[in-house]
Amino acid sequence: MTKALLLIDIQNGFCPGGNLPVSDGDEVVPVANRLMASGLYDIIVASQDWHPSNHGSFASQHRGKQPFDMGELSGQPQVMWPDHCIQDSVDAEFHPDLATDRIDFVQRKGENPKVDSYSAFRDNDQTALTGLADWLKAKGVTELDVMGLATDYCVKFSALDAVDMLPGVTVHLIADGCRGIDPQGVEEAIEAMRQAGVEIIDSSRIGL
Ligand code: VGL
Ligand code: ZN
Repeated sequence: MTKALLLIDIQNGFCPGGNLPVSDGDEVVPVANRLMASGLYDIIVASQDWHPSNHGSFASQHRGKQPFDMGELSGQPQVMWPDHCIQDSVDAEFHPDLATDRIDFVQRKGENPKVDSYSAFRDNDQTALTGLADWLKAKGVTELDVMGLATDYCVKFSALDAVDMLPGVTVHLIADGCRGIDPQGVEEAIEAMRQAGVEIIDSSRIGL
């Protein structure tokens, strides 16, 4: 058995004080640190939302759009986000309390201005792959535990893609290690992950 932990977007931008803050987003940091220190994981990977300043998911790039409006990007429906996680900004850095020295591999995403990339595995149009699935396969990963921000966007699409792109790998969602943007969206996201075969667990159960 080879166990990997996938930390999704635990960045300043998604924590209180950031540009796209998730309520209590910083509360996932101690959960991540505890799991990383547990010795239960062979491999620890983190994703990092990493946008150019002209990214097409930003409302600022669309005349007349306000953050959280619906809009379009390359012909597809797209939530118009506030400018967030711009490359090399403090907003894009991992939360300062995250024990980043324990991370083996950082997967950046969202660099193409013409398409958003919620999943750590591929762009939203499912065309371009990040390479993370092949990286995890090459390491022989058999179990993948996913947690981070935000439950209803990047965590959800990463977990769904993990099930789809890593056949035979057991995928867990560590529910208490996640926080979401919209409460209703969080409920729907957890149900969608469950339906897809993701096992929803609590961090207290890991290693028991
Ligand atoms: C995310 C919206 C836009 C996330 C990233 O990390 O969940 N959400 N970019
Ligand atoms: Zn983003």
